[in-house]
Amino acid sequence: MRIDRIELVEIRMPLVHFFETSFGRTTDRRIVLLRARAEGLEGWGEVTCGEKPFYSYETPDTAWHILRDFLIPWALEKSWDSPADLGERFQPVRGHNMAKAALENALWDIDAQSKGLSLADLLGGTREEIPCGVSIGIQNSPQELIEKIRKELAAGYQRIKVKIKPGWDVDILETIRNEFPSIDLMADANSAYTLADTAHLKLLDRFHLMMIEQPLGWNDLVDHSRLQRELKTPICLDESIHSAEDARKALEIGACKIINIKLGRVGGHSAARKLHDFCFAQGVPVWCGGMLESGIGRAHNIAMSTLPGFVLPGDVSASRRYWAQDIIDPEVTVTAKGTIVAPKGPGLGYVPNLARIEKVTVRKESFENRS
Ligand code: OSB
Ligand code: MG
Repeated sequence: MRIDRIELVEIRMPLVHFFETSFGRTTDRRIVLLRARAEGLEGWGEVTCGEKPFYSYETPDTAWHILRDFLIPWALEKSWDSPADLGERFQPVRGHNMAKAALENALWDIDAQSKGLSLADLLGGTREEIPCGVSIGIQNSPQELIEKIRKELAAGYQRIKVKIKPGWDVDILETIRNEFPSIDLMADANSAYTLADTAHLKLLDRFHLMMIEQPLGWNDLVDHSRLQRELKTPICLDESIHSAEDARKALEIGACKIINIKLGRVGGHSAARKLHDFCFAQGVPVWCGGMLESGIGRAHNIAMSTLPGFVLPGDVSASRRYWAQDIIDPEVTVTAKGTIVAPKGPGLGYVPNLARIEKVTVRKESFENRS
């Protein structure tokens, strides 16, 4: 398949509610979308990085640079058979997985459309509905957090994840457990602790959490394996896992028992599927993480989550939790039993709302294939 044209589009949209983690608070999102055209079809991808290089080193501007100056010229240079070929072609660029994922995933969308398949079917998905949880950020007060949890449980979500950091951990989990003794609950620290906090982290074992996500260094495996030996609570790695190879090493040394898969963090659908397949073969449960995506990134997450190894509820939830108006039609909705029904239409199965996208666009650049 030959790509005729690629467009980068930066949009800005305010979140309905701020989102706070151990590394800071986000109120307004800057999102780079990628629109590709091939064989008369159009595919979309999203760069899922944060505005600041805190979750990972990528930002909208580094992604724009890497895409414009390296990945897009390579993608236009010669045609491809499978979107996975692009992953190979991008290999000389070290890291910048979120930039790579946006481009590769747009081509998966096109490939699925050209075959008349939903992206979920093209990827090998087996699930009609995916189980959903929510990720709730640090709030201004414990009372506000409790009310938020109550609201999400009433909406049907199957598990609650809360963000923790030193000073917002043991006490807040105690408050939650007193109010909701038996809900499926987990905590995400986004690397806010070190091994010196081991005794403190052991206090979390009494809250029977499903898992604790990324307690230690964003690029660490070894200390996590030391910590896991001390904890009853399973460790789930997020930031530290960028490939199936990372997962192999993490599992070999016992650094975690569960893995969060994010398309952007691993570089797109082909790498994500490799990581999924590896974990599935090992019997290691995985779930789909979120990056406060717009509808485009959200739709890709839904397709990926239909793979059989995604046995735990993910952080993929309804559009309305993030956006007053999403950029796809229909917006993503969640059933009363806390699931998202995977769409059956070709490609992403949601339609980008071009008028809405235009309204929130702040920058655009297009690249034509002149060969
Ligand atoms: O660590 O999973 C994370 C959001 C931004 C950066 C990192 C993370 C998150 C979330 C939000 O937890 C998940 C979502 O609702 O999109
Ligand atoms: Mg996380």
